[in-house]
Amino acid sequence: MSINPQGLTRVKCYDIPLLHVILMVMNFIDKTKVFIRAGAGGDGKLNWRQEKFVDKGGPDGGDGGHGANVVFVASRNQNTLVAFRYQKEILADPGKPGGTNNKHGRSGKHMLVQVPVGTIVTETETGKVLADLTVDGQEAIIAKGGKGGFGNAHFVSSRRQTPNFAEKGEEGVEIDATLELKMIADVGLVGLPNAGKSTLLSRISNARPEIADYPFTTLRPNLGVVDISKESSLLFADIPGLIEGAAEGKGLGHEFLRHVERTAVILHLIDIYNNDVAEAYQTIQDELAAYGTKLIKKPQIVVLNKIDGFDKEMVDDLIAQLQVVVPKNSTVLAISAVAGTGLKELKYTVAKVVAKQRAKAEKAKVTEDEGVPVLRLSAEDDSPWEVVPVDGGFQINGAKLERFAGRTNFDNEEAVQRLRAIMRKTGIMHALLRQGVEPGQTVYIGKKYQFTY
Ligand SMILES: Nc1nc2c(ncn2[C@@H]2O[C@H](COP(=O)(O)OP(=O)(O)OP(=O)(O)O)[C@@H](O)[C@H]2O)c(=O)[nH]1
Ligand SMILES: [Mg+2]
Repeated sequence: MSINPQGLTRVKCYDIPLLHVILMVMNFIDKTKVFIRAGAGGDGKLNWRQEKFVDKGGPDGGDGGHGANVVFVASRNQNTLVAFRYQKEILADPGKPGGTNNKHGRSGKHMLVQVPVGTIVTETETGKVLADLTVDGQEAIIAKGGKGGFGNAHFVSSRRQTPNFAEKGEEGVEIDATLELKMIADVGLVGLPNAGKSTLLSRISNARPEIADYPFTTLRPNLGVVDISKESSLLFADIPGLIEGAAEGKGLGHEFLRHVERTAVILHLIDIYNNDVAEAYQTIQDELAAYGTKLIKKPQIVVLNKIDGFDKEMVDDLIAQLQVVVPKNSTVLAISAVAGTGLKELKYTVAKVVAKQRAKAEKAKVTEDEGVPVLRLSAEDDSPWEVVPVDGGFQINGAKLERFAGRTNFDNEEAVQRLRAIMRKTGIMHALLRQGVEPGQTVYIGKKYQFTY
């Protein structure tokens, strides 16, 4: 059985927003990996003022500029993550080093990266969510730039008139991130394979998904814009068919359900040719439930498809069978996607339920959106430190000290002295002594730094 192309409603091109056209045409990428690095801070300058008749003027080395942050911005103008197929690395500008005469280095310009609304950024290794961008214009600092190092002028004090060292700029935060696009369609089409989901989408929207008389024709989700009136349209997502055991990975599994996780409404399509329509309905319900509470709680419109060729009495009887198992607040409709029967009423019902659901979500959103995602900052936390004996010396772990070490120029004895002073103040030196550190032993700080005690 195939669709007669003449039977398809032609959608006037100028009616379709450009983005959606692009979406239809493009193989949309919904998950991708990128490497992100914020800019390093500029080094502070070590310099002495040039003065006439003075061998060495006062210290005048300026501070380095700050490294740029990598900031993601959710944008309605983006619909796919396809751009990241070509841009695997996102690197922000470093800060410029400090200059002579107390001149500050210029800070890097923050890097704004546009991503589609619905993008979730996670740390690849841990799966930790770094940002969940759900609203147009929402911004999230994904990686913070390193602070600029202080120049030697900064360190002048009553006790230290001639600081002969400057700080290095901090490194920018580096992240291996996974970007995932959770489409925010209004309506999610679910059902057993062959129920006619793609056929329905092709009949009511601008999408032209593949349709065939065998299960698992649809292998990746399709999106389509469905015009409801002259002013309004809804975005429908058609996903691969589900079968019993999808939650355990049967068929194509239920991985694609994440695409309908955020839709306002689920449209559950049932093939009238099923031996038992109520059982077919229940099979899908069980899989939705296995996916988690989110989907099963969504308002559903249950639609019996392929009624062409059946008399009204038979259809009514089957609808009655469905009504027994379907919750009272779900609507049950009958259509023929191929013949176009009942599609008007279907669109009308969907629009009504979506509007109701949106109004509800709007109310809830006020509180939901207030908590803009927790962002990852550079290692600014005051996490505790530890001193551990290792071969030939001691290992110190602690974010704050590691950060200071990162700013230290280990080739400059005075800079190392300052690091030691910080270690004294924080009690780390004391801990080293207590554990029996001896001159000549190596002290390792984090994974990257070391000096001789
Ligand atoms: N008689 C009749 N056949 C239909 C109708 N809707 C779809 N079909 C047929 O059912 C078959 C499956 O349609 P698809 O749209 O590919 O079904 P699907 O639910 O997208 O299937 P998967 O992508 O495999 O999950 C095709 O041969 C369609 O022509 C209908 O209203 N009446
Ligand atoms: Mg399909």
